Formats: sequence, structure tokens, C-alpha cells
Amino acid sequence: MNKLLFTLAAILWLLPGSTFAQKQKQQNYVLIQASDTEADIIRKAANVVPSPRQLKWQQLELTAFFHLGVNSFTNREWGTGKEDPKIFNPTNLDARQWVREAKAAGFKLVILTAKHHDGFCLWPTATTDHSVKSSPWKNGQGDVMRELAEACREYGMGLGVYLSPWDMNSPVYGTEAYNDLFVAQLTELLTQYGPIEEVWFDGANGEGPNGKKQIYDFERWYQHIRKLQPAATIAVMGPDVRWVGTETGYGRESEWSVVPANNLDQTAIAGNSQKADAFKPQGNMKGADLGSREKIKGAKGLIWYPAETDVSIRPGWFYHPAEDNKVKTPEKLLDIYFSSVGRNGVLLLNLPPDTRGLLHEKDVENLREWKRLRDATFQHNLATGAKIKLASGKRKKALLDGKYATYFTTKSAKDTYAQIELRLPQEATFDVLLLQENISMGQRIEQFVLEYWDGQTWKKAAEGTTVGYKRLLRFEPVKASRVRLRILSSRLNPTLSEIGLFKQAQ
Ligand code: FUL
Repeated sequence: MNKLLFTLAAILWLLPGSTFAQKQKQQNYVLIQASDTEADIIRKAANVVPSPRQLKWQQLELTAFFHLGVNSFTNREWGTGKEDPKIFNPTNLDARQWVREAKAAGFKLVILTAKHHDGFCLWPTATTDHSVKSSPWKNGQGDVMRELAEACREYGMGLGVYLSPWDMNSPVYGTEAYNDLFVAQLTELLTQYGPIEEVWFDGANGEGPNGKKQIYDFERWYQHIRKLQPAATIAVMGPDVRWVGTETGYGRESEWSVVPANNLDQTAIAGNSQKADAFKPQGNMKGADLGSREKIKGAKGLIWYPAETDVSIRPGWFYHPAEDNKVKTPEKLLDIYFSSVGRNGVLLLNLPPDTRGLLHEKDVENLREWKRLRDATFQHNLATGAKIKLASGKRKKALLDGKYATYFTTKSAKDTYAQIELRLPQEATFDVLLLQENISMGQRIEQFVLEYWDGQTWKKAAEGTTVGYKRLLRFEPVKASRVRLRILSSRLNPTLSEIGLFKQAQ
């Protein structure tokens, strides 16, 4: 009997992709030992996987910011903390309009600036009078956070919250009491408005009203969030989601979600309940290369730390009438989509409500046209129905089944080269390639090339480095009926959930 159980356990252990094997080997961080060879480090990197909350977040693809506050009424980007709450008076605030338009444009989650650096709170907090409570809006009875939460529930939209650590208004800013006040604000936001899926902190740390700066107790705040909303990701001054490094909307050509985290404290992780995902990896997260072999070979630890690409639909984060004619065009938004979601990132696009408390007509118009362009491009995968020929590998049908959870891989872990040939049902013209790795197995692909048969030889259509959750490449239109993808380099057996060929719409 024991022998039978043992054999069963051994089979489960060896089964590639079995949950049993995954549980044993894969987690969202790994420590590097001094004795690890370079090959050991690469194998370890290939087995770092997202936590469940990170995986869910990555699959959102499109998230939106709503920057609203006293700055919307003073026509500024940053306030002073001295604003009179009476200036906050939107004439026709309608959070349902924001969410309806965001949903129609394909967004899956929206984040409200509940408090920006000026300290004005968009919900009637008990921690200060510097809030909507002291404004004429709805006679001081209004609560923007509640209206947004209700709209999100109505439309099935995820909700997140931006709470600025920097507070230019709070009299206790610069003292330990501010960390307590901040925890109290988090408690209100994370307990009174239903599920919160993302908590967004930025790193700005300026002076408060008494000229002092604050030492932020991030680790205490992280633990508090984990307790109140364990499914929420903490971005970007947080352990789950990394700032891509610019506010342009453009991510890196090579975007690794596994990066060095040299501050992973080995004894802290081993010795008590502290996990790697409870504190923020430190180090330069802004360089052009964060996770190549060169970058990880000297690391002390590696962590899954994916990129969020934030950008505003207008030049500023807050609404300014003078920018009504500077709203990003649908074509520009499309370019941003290819360069954020299409480069293994999640897009966080800011849509600032105006002084009416509505998304401006121009923003709405451009959002709708952007969505139309995306739909027209991606509605028809020209590879659908193709006959797939593999040099080696298994589960080829997964490549075109439209299901992220199923994936193609090579026969053994040592098989780091793959060749997938597609014989299209008919000759087609295409200029976009879509690839998706199954990141629940890790991020592995380092180099690939797409080729087409021109009747005589294989010619290159496009090439790239990393894939990750989603990679989109645009190239000169190609007309062909035979194409092949060659994965030239991978850290372990590569996986692919989906492959797609599309023609860009006009
Ligand atoms: C920054 C802030 O200073 C900006 O005002 C804006 O909120 C942006 C998203 O984060 O750090």
C-alpha cells in the first residue's frame, strides 16, 4: 500500500505542469545561494511565477486612473494643502458616466485619487475636516468614493484607490502620528467600499505644513492592506507591481517580470512569517534592462515584479480646460496600447474628470475611436484554422484555442528551442504578431523570430526578445500562407498559450 502511494506521489511530482509539482517548486521569489552556478540561477529565474493576485492583475491588461480633487478647480497639477475645501464643487458629478465609458473602452479596473498630495479627501473621512464634508458639493453630504464604488458594482468594474502618502495639509505630517492617521485612512477606504483590487502609492515625499518630511512606514501599511484586502495588489511603491519607469505610456522592448531583489532578507524569510511579497524590492527599476541574464547573474534573490505603464490621456494628470485640444488621439492611444500591453505590461491610463465631474466629450470621443480601432484589428485572428506543424513539442492545439490556461510547450525542460509552423487556411495579409507565454509557469522566452515562406525561402517578418504575458509586434505587411515562429532562446522549456496574426485596421 505504502509503495503504491509512493509511486502515485512520484508520478504526480514528475507530471509536468501538475499542481503538485508547481506547489513544490514555484513561488513568486527565490533566493540565490552563493554556491549556485549561472545555470542554476537561470533555472531558478525561469521558475519564479506571479502570486495569484499578480496573475489576476496582469490579466486585466487595461486599468484607468481618475484624477479629481481641488487641483481640478484651481487648474493646477499639485496643490499646496492650503486650498479652501469650498472650491470643490462639481456641478454635475456622475461616476456612472466615468465607469460606463471606461467599461465601453475595455478597462477592467479604475483607480480614484481619494487623496492627492494636497491632502483633500474625496470621501468624508473621520481623520480630518479637509474633505468633501467641508465642501458645498451636495451640501457636504457627498462621497465620491461611494459613488464610484456603486457605479463599479453596477457595471462589474474593479475598483482601486490612490492614497498619497505625501500630505501637505495634515498638521501631524512629519511625526509618528501621521503613520497612524494614514492607517486610519486606509482602514476607512478598505472597509467601507467593498472589494478593493489595487492600492496605489507613489513615492513623492515633500514637506508638510510645518516644514517637516515624513518617514513613511510602508511595511506597516503593506501588512494592514494584506489584512483588510488580501487580494489587492499594492502598486507602485509596493511589493506587487512595479512602475515601468516613465510616464509616457511606452514600456521596454525587453520587459522581464522577474527582476533582482537584493534586499530579500534570507533569515527574515526563513525565520518568521515575513514573506517576500510583504515588502518592496529595492534597487534601480528605471534602467533599460532590468532582468536579462547579465542583470540576474549576480543577484542575491529574484522576484516576480511586473510593470505597470501609467500615462495620462492629456498632458496633465488633472483636468485643465487649456488641454481640451491636447487629448491624445486614437492613433496615439493605439501606439501606447502596442507599447504597454503589447510589451508585457498593464496599461494604467488616466482619464481626468472635469469641473462638471464628467469625462470631457473629447476624451470620450477619442476613447471610443481607440476601442473601435482595437476591435477592428483584433477581431479576426488570421491564424485561426491553421494546420500546425511542430519540430518538437506537445499540445499544439492550445496555441489557437483562445484559452490562456492551456499552453504549448516543448517535450522536455532541456528543449529550449521551438519551431512552430502554421499553414494558414488561405493566403492572408497580416502585419501584427501576438504571442502569449503562460506566465503561471514563469517567464522564459528570450529570443524569437517570425518568418514566412515566399515560395522559395523563409524570410524574416519580425523578431523580438521577451514575450511574457502578452507581446504584440507590428511589421511591414506580409502576404503568405505559410509562416513559422522559431523560439531561438528560452530559459527553460518555453510555453505559449496563444499565437495570433492580424491586420491593422485603419
Ligand atoms: C505622481 C504624482 O506626483 C502625480 O501628480 C500623479 O498623481 C502621478 C500618477 O503620480 O507621482
